Amino acid sequence: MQLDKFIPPYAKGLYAVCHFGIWMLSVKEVLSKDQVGKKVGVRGWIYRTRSSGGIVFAVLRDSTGLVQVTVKKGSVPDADFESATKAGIESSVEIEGEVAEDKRAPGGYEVRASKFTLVGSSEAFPITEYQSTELLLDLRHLWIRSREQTAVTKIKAALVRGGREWFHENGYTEVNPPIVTGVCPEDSTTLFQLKYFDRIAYLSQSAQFYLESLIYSLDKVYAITPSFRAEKSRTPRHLAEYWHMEMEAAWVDNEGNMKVQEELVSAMVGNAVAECSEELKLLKRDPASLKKIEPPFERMKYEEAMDYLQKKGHSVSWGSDLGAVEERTLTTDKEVPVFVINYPKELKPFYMKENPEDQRTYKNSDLLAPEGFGEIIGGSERETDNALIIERLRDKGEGLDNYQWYLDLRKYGSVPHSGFGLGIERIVTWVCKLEHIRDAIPYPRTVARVYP
Ligand code: NSS
Repeated sequence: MQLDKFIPPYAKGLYAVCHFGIWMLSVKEVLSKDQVGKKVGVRGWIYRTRSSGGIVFAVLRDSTGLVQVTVKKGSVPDADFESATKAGIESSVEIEGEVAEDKRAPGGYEVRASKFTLVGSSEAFPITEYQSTELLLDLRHLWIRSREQTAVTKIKAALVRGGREWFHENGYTEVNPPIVTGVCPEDSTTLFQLKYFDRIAYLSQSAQFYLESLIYSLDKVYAITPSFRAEKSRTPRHLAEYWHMEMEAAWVDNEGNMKVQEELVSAMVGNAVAECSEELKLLKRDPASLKKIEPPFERMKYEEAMDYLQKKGHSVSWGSDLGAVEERTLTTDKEVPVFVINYPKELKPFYMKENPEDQRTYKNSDLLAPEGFGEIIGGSERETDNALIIERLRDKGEGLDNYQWYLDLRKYGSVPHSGFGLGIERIVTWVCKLEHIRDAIPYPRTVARVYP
């Protein structure tokens, strides 16, 4: 028997379950003209509450929104009314009642309760309106219930899903590289060491080398993994643990690599706008400003970036690194991301391909987000000449033992190839216009914090 046909159309959402003959709906499902006059069930947490005379006005929150519930003495059993008057903020409750239009209520509708069940009472909630950042970080396990944090989490999921879909549609295979490794793709001063049985290992800074090894069988691969950087400085754009979306592809040069990045980023942002425009507005990000994010993105040579910065009064010259301050100047007036390409070799890691047009530089790119946000992606074409790789590893004082397998990749059917790593919390910080990257992840790990 097909049960589906007995379910009324308004109750076909994910939440809709029949509970003692009443349809349990999500808040979003309740907030609709179709429901007016109908008896529904709804459950969630009390967002705010007040009582006046014989009526309790409670605003209920679930993952989909806010709805007002009125509980009137005499319209519910006495014990239910008693519960409603006692139920404080964050109590979990279940309500049955009739939906009515009410212009003053959030969303324009309210539920007039005929039953009110207190499922889990709440002690006085420790988060009130004005709290210090430190306290909110100590209470992170409770603060993540806030509407802002919920919106960020949904937008992040939409960005990642947009990325996954783009990779899938373009023939990439998702793979699972290790997190415990013996290699150091990036700056060795930010490696987290760990005692691994009777030897030393590291937490992954990047899946890059493992992705490189997988292109020989899969051509185009990507991975979404945690990456670790022991960043000692406290900055609004560095986490010690962040989520990294990385791709690697055979037969792709640096220009092809940038094409992938601009298409991928546009698809991710496009999906966030399509799925989360309400959440973006709640965070005061105008979705229309994100609709401009479309390929192609501007390409600016490192040299040109230096000229521009000098004109803007920065004391930089050839060989200066681009930090947050410089990247802000470069991107403040931009509305779409911009690539900075061909950095001097001394600023970048050993695995990048030399630029034949200017041997002082690599065939690489950093993608900077607009509006002052700065770097969200680092990528490059890869060096395929083992002699050069060995020389550069030696120069940075690295033993070759842990890299024999990586060197093998250039011995057996080497191909031109490229890839990049996108910092997921970095793109979230930009898209959500956050002041600090810690709000782009539920449990930020920084030099000062592993609790909660
Ligand atoms: O160091 S990267 O620039 N490049 C790599 O790790 C390459 N091995 C990736 C690759 O080619 N497969 O890091 C890539 C991105 C960077 O652009 C940032 O967006 C982000 O990773 N990133 C971070 N996000 C948050 N916190 C920290 N500490 C951080 N470090 C890098």
